[in-house]
Amino acid sequence: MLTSTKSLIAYNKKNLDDKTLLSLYKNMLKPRMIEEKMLILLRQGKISKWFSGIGQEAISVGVTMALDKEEYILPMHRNLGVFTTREIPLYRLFSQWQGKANGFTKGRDRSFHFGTQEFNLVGMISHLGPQLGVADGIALASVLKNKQQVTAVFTGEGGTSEGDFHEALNVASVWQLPVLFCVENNGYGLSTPTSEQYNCKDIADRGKGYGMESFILDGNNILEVYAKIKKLADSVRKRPRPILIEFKTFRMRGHEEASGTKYVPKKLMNDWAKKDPVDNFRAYLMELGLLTEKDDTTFRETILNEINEHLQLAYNEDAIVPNVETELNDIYSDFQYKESTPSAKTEELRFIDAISQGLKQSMEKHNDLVIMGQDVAEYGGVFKITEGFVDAFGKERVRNTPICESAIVEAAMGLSIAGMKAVMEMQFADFATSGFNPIVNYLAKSHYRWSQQADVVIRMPCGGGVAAGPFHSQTNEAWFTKTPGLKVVYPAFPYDAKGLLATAIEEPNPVLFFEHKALYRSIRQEVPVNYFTIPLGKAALLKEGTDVTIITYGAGVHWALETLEKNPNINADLIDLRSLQPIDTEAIYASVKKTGRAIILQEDSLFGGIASDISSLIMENCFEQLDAPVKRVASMETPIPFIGQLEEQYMAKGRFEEALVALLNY
Ligand SMILES: Cc1ncc(C[n+]2csc(CCOP(=O)(O)OP(=O)(O)O)c2C)c(N)n1
Ligand SMILES: [Mg+2]
Repeated sequence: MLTSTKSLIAYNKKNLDDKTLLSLYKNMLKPRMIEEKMLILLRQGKISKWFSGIGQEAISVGVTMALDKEEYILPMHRNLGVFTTREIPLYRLFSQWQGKANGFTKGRDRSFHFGTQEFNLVGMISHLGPQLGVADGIALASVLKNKQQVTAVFTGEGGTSEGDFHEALNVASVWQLPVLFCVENNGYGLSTPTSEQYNCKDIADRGKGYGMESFILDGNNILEVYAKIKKLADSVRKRPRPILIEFKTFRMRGHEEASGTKYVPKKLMNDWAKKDPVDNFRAYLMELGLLTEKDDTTFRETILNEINEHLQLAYNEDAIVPNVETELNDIYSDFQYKESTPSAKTEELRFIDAISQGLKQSMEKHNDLVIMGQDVAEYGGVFKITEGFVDAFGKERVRNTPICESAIVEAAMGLSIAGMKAVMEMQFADFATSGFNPIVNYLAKSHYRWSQQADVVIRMPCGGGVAAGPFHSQTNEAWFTKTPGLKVVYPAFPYDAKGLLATAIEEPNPVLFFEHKALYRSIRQEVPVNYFTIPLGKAALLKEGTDVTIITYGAGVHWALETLEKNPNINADLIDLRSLQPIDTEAIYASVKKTGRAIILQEDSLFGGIASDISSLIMENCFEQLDAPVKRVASMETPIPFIGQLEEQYMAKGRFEEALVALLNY
């Protein structure tokens, strides 16, 4: 602690009243004292490591105090001061760190990796960058709902090297979203100094490139932080726009507590120690005559008592008892499926028109539903699914996006956090790779981690047979079916596509909705004209027979139908799975137990596809009834090629008939 009473930071209190000045001080003191206590506990082996915010408290506290409590903040791993300033009861934080039930994640995630709607805080996922785009989504919701609120999101300077940072700032600027992007430049990202992290003088300079205002603030000066952020927040509430703020500060402890700071030059450490935000402000308040040694001692005693009392509460709390059912139940948000019955009146629609009509009717039904994607607005999307939607629903709800799949998945998540619904169109399913991280790590895990639903549907135009080569033909459902927390739907007919899409949108959980491009304009069917739903996880038995069970989905359904038409002597059950996650195992087992033979047809290449899992499930559950080994038929173990002859050779379709006949003759 600084012993001199002379402050070395140039404070200017302007017209701030005494009460505010003192609460700024007390709010900085609290996280500092919690961490000092934790250091003792760490040395005693009573707690595990954490990421220290010592020396950076002025940023967390200044920003949080400058915002209204209803406004969302998305803090990082060093922002204990955000959580304490939002007045989360300390025992809940301590329980969170000890993995107890009074925490926020039921022991499922650690440290600051949680959010809480109660306090309008959305914590990070480990990957650092994704929350920047989530902030965009929350801010978009506040614009759409005309709430005049600002959202603040934090990142370290290391995190600014991630693509998420670029994407999120760009989207926020193009859409003029009320986000304060707060970069805490503390000199290091783990052991990496700024000179090895980026090659420009100030990160704030990047604001210009994104077309947004930016500022550099002394992150150790609580008055500068508080006053400036308050002013900016006021202004942004009135005139929504993003602002980039670089806080110059320093990381006074190791990357994580206990990992040391050997690689940091001593002089740098000593220079920054003199700029300690708590000690200097204390000295300043004393210079002003607002704080006496005695007051300070009283403040500290009060805080220490609170810490000790709450630590005891957390220690006294029972440990979580693992329960398989509880864990499985929390993967998804509860959803009571409501049947909307199909009308008797039908019209003949192509697959593509059924999807378009279904989506349109969902837009009419859900006023809080927003569609986002590349070229989806006036252009109507590359497949024209959203043609005419702008006229019907306006550009606010049918949003063209820059080319940035990650940021848009993240923004969709942000909309969901703010209570809205989102449908994102991947221009091609192949491009989901560019948004893969937020899909499998943010959307999929959010409900399990902190009970936050991800009410997002991602439409995935997929599949081959259209001579479009390796990057416009993949059917990549297996990347998602293996990730707990996601739902995967894959219809083969216009009727199913329309009804399942409606349910997927009603579902509060993240759904990957696969639409096979080759079916878009080739498959027609009579489809009810009204809004109707079909439950997810129910297969359709398209043909009934006794000799073999064919299990497939998507284009595979049509290949199987063709094969059966060509071979009327084959007496088969044909199961169209329709959804892959959840999957209708009941329908599969019932059929296989009847026929004794199973063949699974999948368009994707073989290894690691869903056919393998279905095969294992059959083996494990129907072994006694099997008369032959389960057969998988899939495409070649190569990327999907461009020219017709190669694509035909690649595709599972050409090998299905022979395999089916062989299985029947086994
Ligand atoms: C995608 C990803 N890569 C690497 C890491 C490991 N990691 C966690 S924090 C961190 C340093 C972050 O530096 P910075 O953004 O400057 O924040 P600071 O820790 O300095 O506050 C690293 C490399 C990670 N969590 N996620
Ligand atoms: Mg850093």
